[in-house]
Amino acid sequence: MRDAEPHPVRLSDYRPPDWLVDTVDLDISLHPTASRVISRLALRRNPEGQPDAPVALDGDGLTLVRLAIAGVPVAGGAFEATPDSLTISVPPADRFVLEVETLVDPTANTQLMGLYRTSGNYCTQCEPEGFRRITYFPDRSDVLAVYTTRIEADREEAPVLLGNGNLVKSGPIEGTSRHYAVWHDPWPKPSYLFALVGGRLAKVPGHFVTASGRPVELGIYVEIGKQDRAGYAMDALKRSMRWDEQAFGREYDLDVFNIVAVSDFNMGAMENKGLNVFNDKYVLATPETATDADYANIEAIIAHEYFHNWTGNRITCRDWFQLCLKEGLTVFRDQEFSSDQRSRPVKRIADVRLLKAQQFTEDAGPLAHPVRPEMYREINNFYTATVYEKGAEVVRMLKTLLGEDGFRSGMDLYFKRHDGHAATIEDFLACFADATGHDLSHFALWYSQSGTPRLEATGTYDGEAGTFRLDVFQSTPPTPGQTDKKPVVIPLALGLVGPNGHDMPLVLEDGRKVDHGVVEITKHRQSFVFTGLGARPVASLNRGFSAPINLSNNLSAADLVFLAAHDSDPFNRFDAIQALALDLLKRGAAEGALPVPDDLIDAALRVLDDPALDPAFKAQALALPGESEVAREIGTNVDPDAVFAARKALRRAFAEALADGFARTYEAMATSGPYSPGAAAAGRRALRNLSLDYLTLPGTPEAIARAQGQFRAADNMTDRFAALAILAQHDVPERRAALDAFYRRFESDPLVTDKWLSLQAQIPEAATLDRVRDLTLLPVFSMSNPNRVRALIGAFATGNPTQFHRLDGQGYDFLADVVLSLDSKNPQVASRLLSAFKTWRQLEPRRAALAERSLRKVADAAGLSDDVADIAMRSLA
Ligand code: B3K
Ligand code: ZN
Repeated sequence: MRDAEPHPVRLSDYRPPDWLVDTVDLDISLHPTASRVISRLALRRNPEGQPDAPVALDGDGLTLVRLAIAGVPVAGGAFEATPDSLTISVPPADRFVLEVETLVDPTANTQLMGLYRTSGNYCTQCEPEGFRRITYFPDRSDVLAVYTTRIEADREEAPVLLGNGNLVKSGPIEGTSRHYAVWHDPWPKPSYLFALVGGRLAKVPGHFVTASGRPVELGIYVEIGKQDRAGYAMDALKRSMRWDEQAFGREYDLDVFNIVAVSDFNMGAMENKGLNVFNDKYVLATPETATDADYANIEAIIAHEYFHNWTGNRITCRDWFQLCLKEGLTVFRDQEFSSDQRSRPVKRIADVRLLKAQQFTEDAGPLAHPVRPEMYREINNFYTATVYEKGAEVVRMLKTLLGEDGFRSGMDLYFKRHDGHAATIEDFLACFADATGHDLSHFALWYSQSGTPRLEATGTYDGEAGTFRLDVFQSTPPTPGQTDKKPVVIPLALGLVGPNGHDMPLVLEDGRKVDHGVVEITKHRQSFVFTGLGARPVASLNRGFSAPINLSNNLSAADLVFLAAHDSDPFNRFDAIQALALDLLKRGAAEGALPVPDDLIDAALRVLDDPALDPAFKAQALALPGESEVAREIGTNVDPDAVFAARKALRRAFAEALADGFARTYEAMATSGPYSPGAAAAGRRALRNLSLDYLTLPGTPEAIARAQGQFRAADNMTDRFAALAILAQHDVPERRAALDAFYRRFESDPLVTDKWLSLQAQIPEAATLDRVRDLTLLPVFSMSNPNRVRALIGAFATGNPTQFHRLDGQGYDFLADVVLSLDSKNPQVASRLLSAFKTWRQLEPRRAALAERSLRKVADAAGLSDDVADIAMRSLA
């Protein structure tokens, strides 16, 4: 809790730690309200620290019981202890063992940071600064130590005791009802990777043998009775382990790898060494309870956390400014994994959709920050789309620039040079520069300059000369704290598509062929002249979304229709359709009436009818840009109702013009046999359900009956929930009946009722806000469970533009009130909700004023957490 403005922490103030810790011996005795933590730290003065510096340890709300040095209690005057720090001004020697005993109350821990309870089990979350809520420690990521953890608990209450590393011994404590387990992790690690779990859990076992023959015992621990839901996660884990060996040469390094699924968790999952802790949403799945999207998320997140073992754990971050060093890189790795397991183009399209929806939006508003920030007031607020998703894009661009082999040699050097270290972005880039001889000093700007670069491209064909001239102009709009922007390095993948639909050769004026179809843009203005072109080509730019930029060009609607049908780059086929749609939607929103969408419909028809295209691709291409994407493209003076109306009109036009195609597709895409979560079957379902959505749009009794029929007959959650979501868009009696039936069927399954809550929070009609308020009163909702809060309140604030941005300001008021009441319980979840206001400055003046008023109400409240205070302050700045 803050008394004043949270203090800024600056990258430029980084100093090496004054004291290092070689080993940590923990003895943790679990108790619901008074868990006893005894920690023995082998402290050593850092020769690189400040001479004569005191031992200064971090704490957060701790109760000190006892302090001893080399076994002898320390006298009261020799140290200073507060709940938030422990200082020994005159340490006894340059090396000594400090013993600290603290008491913590896991039941009272509603922040879910440090040691807390979830469904009666004990678990921990330490990243970034939770370890200090367990014991006093130099709680920073550049203090790496070897941990041994003894965990003791009541046998009945916590029969399973898990820690980092390998199990050393375990057994009963004779004459008591308690037992213990000792875990040892031989790999030095920062405190944020510490974890323990104790509870009544069932183990789903697995086994893996690494490439060099090391057997690894795998375990996924779930609440008792949920064992049958962990099979897919186990399979994904094994595939991840194999893939990291094949794609990056990385093997696992302990005898065991455990995953625990818990139901109260602030984020998706956590990569603690050898003991990943997961939000159960990203582990548990059966065809009856999980959708195709859930399966894909489980696969990606299991992989992501596993991949952290090398990118994050073996090589960690020197300080929290370097967060993208592990997160951007690990997102890149999980994206590559999913691309290899599924369809690469479809995965890329999905990733770019997410990037634009979340990161481009963040970059265009008051919360914009560089991939590597230079200042923070609350580090928890920097686990953002920019650090994660844009961070991954920067790694992807590096690969594009260096090529497959250059990238791999840089990665190999990184693992070799920095294994066991706490590294920086400079260290990372130096490996690629040293391995390939590339100068990456200009490229490094992607880490420090915020904002999404714009690239305006103009192509001109000269028929007589047989040349195509491409003029590009790049600029980056100002962002908070950065007004003057420099040009960045843009690897622009491109092709010139000839009239026959084939790529024409890319030969520059000086006779050089363009390498791998990628030109490097480094200046504000540049021109490229391609020669030897006997016919006018259509330029296909930024293929595969090779750079995370806002591109505009002078292609005509006819050119876009042509690219949608012929481009050899599937991403740009998708993007051509989206560009046609966005243009119509923007004009429709501005003019109050939709222009005639014939070009788009022509392009859409060709995609729908092309038998060579993957159904999953078709489903992506034919899904219109979302309201938020249109709003972001409009940029200023946004009226969410006008955007909604334009989109509704275009959806109707689509439904009408493509009715026959959708009807045929709906029949053709039916799947038979048992449900499989694989990409091929999921793609068919996606296209079939997209067709159902358009077929239902007219709202005729037959159309509603078809959706209702699918809802009732579905043998899997993907089809059942898709039908329910479609019915939910129609104010007909069948909607209530289906919602009620769904609720009755899944009432006792929180992960499924979350879907039901989200769906209702996103209905674009005036009654929704009251409905959301009513839903908060149901027993399936709870303000203390992050998944429930995100499912209902988060979905309302970020997934229902017309209702969150109600003209009476009640959507904003509601969110502000929820944030204020949640803040004292769980500041991380509260501040995440508050960031839904990040687009408020783009709104038309009436809504902007109302949003500002609600934000001010939050900002002015007394006793705010640093988390919420920081977001409120930056949103208003
Ligand atoms: N590293 C964790 C995120 C921790 C978030 C703390 N607020 C999960 C991940 O990115 O893998
Ligand atoms: Zn991560």
